[in-house]
Amino acid sequence: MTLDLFGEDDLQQPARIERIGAQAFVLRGFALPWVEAFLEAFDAILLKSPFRQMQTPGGFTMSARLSSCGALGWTSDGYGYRYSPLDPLNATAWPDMPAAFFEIADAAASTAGFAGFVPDAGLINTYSPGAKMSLHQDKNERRYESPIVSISLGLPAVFQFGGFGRSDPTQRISLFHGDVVVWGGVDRLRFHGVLPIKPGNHPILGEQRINITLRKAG
Ligand SMILES: O=C(O)CCC(=O)C(=O)O
Repeated sequence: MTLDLFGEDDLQQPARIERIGAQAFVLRGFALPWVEAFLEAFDAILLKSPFRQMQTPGGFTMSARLSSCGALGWTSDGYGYRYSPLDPLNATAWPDMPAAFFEIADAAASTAGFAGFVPDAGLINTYSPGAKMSLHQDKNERRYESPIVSISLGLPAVFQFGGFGRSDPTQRISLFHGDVVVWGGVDRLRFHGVLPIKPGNHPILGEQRINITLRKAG
């Protein structure tokens, strides 16, 4: 005998919203409907502006590899962190921001209480197992009124969400394929980072985690 425990509707995992700060939220599975569009968009973006490892002003090499799209791209070298309208690899404009990035930015930010968010910078980070992102604040943007919308794809990660000082205690939040973190308002300048990614093989993205971070930089 088989027990019919789940009806068709029960198999659909409901989107869950977790509050991690007064104006900071994890939207579980929120990005899943856009994944196919993201994967298509990556091909065109990475053809023009491939992933690259950047140097920090302190002389370290970042373990995550980065690319960007949109009017402004984030870059780092011995001279500092900054946004630039040109990709330093080829001295041309960054690839256009795909429609799917604008759509999810608006939808996720509105869900978190930040209506009308229109990003002009889309950073794409790829992490191989072992790669990490040290605790930092996103503060190269001209103003801090807009939130950050950060999308996780592929291998899971442990996201650190801290306070306003580097050594403040951090929350450790497991992020999975399709999760979106949004923080803004009073939480906009919180330190955050990613612990080293554990080895694994994601059914869609293989041995990597990809993070898309959407920001209003200019
Ligand atoms: O990969 C992540 O989840 C965070 C990325 C990040 O902090 C950044 O790009 O500034």
